[in-house]
Formats: sequence, C-alpha cells, structure tokens
Amino acid sequence: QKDPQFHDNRTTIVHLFEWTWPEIARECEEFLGPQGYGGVQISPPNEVIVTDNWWARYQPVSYKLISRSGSESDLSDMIRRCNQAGVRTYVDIVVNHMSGYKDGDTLGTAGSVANYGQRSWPAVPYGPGDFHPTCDISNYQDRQQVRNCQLSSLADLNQTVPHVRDMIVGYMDHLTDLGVAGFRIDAAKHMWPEDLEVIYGRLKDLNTDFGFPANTKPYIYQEVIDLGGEEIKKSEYNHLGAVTEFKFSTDIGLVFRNKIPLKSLKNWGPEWNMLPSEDVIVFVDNHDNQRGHGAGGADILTHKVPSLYKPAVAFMLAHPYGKVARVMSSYAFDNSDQGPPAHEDGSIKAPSFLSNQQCDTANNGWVCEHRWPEIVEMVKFRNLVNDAPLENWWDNEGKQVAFSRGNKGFVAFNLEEDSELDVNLSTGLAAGEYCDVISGGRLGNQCGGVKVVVTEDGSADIKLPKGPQVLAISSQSKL
Ligand code: LM2
Ligand code: CA
Repeated sequence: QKDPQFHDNRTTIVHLFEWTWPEIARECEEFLGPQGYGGVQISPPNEVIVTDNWWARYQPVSYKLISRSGSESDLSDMIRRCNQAGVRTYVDIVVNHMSGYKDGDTLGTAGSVANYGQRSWPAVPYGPGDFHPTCDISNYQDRQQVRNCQLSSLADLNQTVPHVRDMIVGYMDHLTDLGVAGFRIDAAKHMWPEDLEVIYGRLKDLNTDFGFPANTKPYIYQEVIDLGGEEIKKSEYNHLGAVTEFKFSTDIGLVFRNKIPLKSLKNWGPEWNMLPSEDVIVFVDNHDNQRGHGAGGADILTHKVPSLYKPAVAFMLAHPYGKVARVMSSYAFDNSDQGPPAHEDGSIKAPSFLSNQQCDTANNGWVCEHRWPEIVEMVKFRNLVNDAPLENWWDNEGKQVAFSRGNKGFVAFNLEEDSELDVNLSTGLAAGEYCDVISGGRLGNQCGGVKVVVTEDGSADIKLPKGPQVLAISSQSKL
C-alpha cells in the first residue's frame, strides 16, 4: 500500500486545498494532466460542521459525500475526469474523531444533525459505545493518552470497536468504487497501528474500471507528525503504508533559510533521521504548517516567501529522496483560521487565470503554486529523471551545490547572497547545448533564458547570479 499507482512515470501529487470538485476536474484536464502531475490530494469530501473556516473539514458529521466542495455526483465526475486525464485522486480521510465539543445540536453540510453531548452522530450512525471515554490530550509523552483521548476536544472514535471499523472501511470502499487511488490518513498518530492494520487490510482493491491493475490495494499515506522527541514514532507506521515525512519539511525550511548550510544536504535522506525513501511522501509545507497549525514553527517555507520557497521546492523535486513528492497549492490568507476565497453566499470561488496561465491571486485569492513556472518545470524534471541516481555532487563547502541525475538532468543552487556561482562542473549529460528550464527553457531551437554548453567530457561552465538562484537542465531541454 505504498505504491501511488500513478499513470506512466509520474511522481508528484498536488494538494488543491479547499478547491471545489468541478474546478479540480477542469484543472486536471487543462493543467495537471498535460503538465505531468501524477495526482491530486483533495480536502475531506464528507459531511462536516458548517462554518467558513477551513478547519471545519476536520470535524466530521457523517460520511455522506456532501461538502463545501460539492456533491457526490460532482466528486464522482471529478474523479472520473481526472483519471481520464492521467491524474489520480487521493482523499483526505478523517476517522480519528468526529466533530468537536458543542452545546446542543451540531448541523452538518448535508443537513444531518449530531449531538456531541449525547455522543450521537446518527447519520453514520455512531453512538456512545463507539467512542473512548472523554479526556483531552495534554501530554504527548503518554501514548495511551495521545491515542485514546481527544485531539482539540474532538470526539475520539474507538477504532477497536467492530462497528467503527465497519463504518470506516465502508466509507473508504465507497470512495474506491468511485475511482480514487488512495488515501491520506489524517491524525494517524492518534490511532493504534494495530487497528489501522485491520482497517487497511480489509479495504477493497482499486476499481479496475478506472485503469488500475487487478488485485491492487489503495495507496495509503499516514499523517504522523514526528520530529523526534515524542513517545510515538513514525517507525510504528511505515510497515502499514507510507508516512508524511515532517522532518523533511522542517529541515528543508532551515536549510533554505540559511540556518543550516546548503552543503549539508550532501547526505539528505535517512541520515537526517528520515524514513526510507520508499516509505515517505515529502513536502516543503502542508495546509497546517503553512499557517502555524500542527508542528514546524516559523521556519517552514511557504508561498509567502517565494524567493526561498521556489528553490526549496526545486530541490525537493530534483533530489531522489522521497518516492512521492507533494506540492502545496494554497489560497492567500492573513489569519490562520481564514477559509478559502468565497462568494457572499458562502460558496467557494473558482480560481481565475491570467494570460500567462498564473492564478489571478490579487483578484480572487488563489495562489496556485502548482502553476508557478519554476515548480511546473521541476515536476517535469522529476518525472524525466525518475529513477536515475544522484551523481556528480559538488559543493563550495558553503551555500552552493550542484548534482546530476544520471545522464538525464543536472541542477545547481546558489544561496550565497554576496557571491555568484561560476565554476566548471561535471554535469553527467551528453555533449551539447542545453536550456536552463528555470530561466526560460527551450523555445524551439533557442533558449528563452540561460544556455549551458556541455563539452565532450560532460563538463560545463555553470554560472548563476547572487542567490537565491537555481538552474536546471535536462535531456529534454537540449537544443
Ligand atoms: C490534523 N492532522 O492530524 C489535520 O491536519 C489538522 O488540520 C486538524 O486540525 C487536526 N488533525 C484534526 O483533524 C484542524 C485545525 C484545528 C481545528 C481542527 C478541528 O488545525 O485548529 O480545531 O482542525 O476543526 C478547531 C479549533 C480548536 C477547537 C477544535 C474543536 O481550532 O480550538 O478545540 O476546533 O472545536 C477546542
Ligand atoms: Ca484517537
């Protein structure tokens, strides 16, 4: 359950946080499919509490597929059209808990009514016997508490109860019938691995009507925040499926903010206390840590610091560590509770696009990092170099590094603010002229930006202005 079941040699998932199903369907057809994205992570599609905050999505009321992003038929149409476009769908599954403390009835997005005080979610249905006795998590050194008490006062389901397992498996299987390729398991750290193992083991195979091979289980990636120092370890989960590697996110933030020298990335991977490459999904930021929720703190890089964010994402996509990479796609916000761009009636706005294909952020709030040219180019680069080994590592013992991916691609990074990069390096590539895909790429038989000449011995003079700067060339950007 660690294989994302991508089409072709695709490698990267984009999280279209809070997008509606019709807009994701259109994006799959018009952009994600053609540009080589392998999949899309969607916000929780089930019934949740009604508020404008994004985090309403993490307070389930039932498993009916009616949400702010659309209806079940919108969702089903989206999954089908994305599969058709070569883009897989991964659903954010919130099954550690139901909605949080509220006096009296709680109304859901499908019109269902729940009651926290009575431990009653009749539209699932769940009742008092399906939850752990009430207590709140305060001590992360107590594994019993982290798993059996309430996270943020959210009613804590007991996944050991057979009925709870049945409901969760039923919900996930319903999505599998609709054609999804896998699941992000929210708050996995707060559930017992033994229970998850039973649940994952019972999931039905992917739906062959959507081009998945027979007898194939859904891809599972579990959200386990483990930066070291807590009782519960990510290594308790990676035998069950993939794990979100949060140490990747925090450490890449520190490096690209120059708090750790760039050259230290020479041994990037498990030596940094990260899980084996085959077991992880990697990311620079996620919907929580980009706004100070979850863990990670102020050094996480986001779209708000584009000059450092783009090189960090480029490094993630250029480097072989991380079987699956995830690109974040955000909306602008100045308050960490703020929900997505919406109309007066509360419905979520569609993004609008400028003539250069970018989202009109100033006008309607969607940032669309996944369309930023530097990021799109590096998604294609990752697909191209795929399994090619990291070779020809070079660094200046400071904040300049470069490496190749076999004979398919080569990248260089300069984070030195006071000096240019100007050095002759082995690129691993065949002799010829190459266009840097970051500064303009190849336009027919010309370069739109920087040109790199690789000589017979595979070396080239590599030049970059003062940092932060990135250069990337590949067999596909050869003139
Ligand atoms: C996650 N991973 O383990 C999600 O990635 C994260 O976004 C979720 O928290 C969390 N687990 C629970 O699914 C978010 C958000 C919280 C928010 C919860 C529930 O980060 O701030 O909590 O969703 O909506 C909110 C309030 C909190 C309140 C709680 C219950 O912020 O103050 O707690 O609702 O009413 C009293
Ligand atoms: Ca729990």
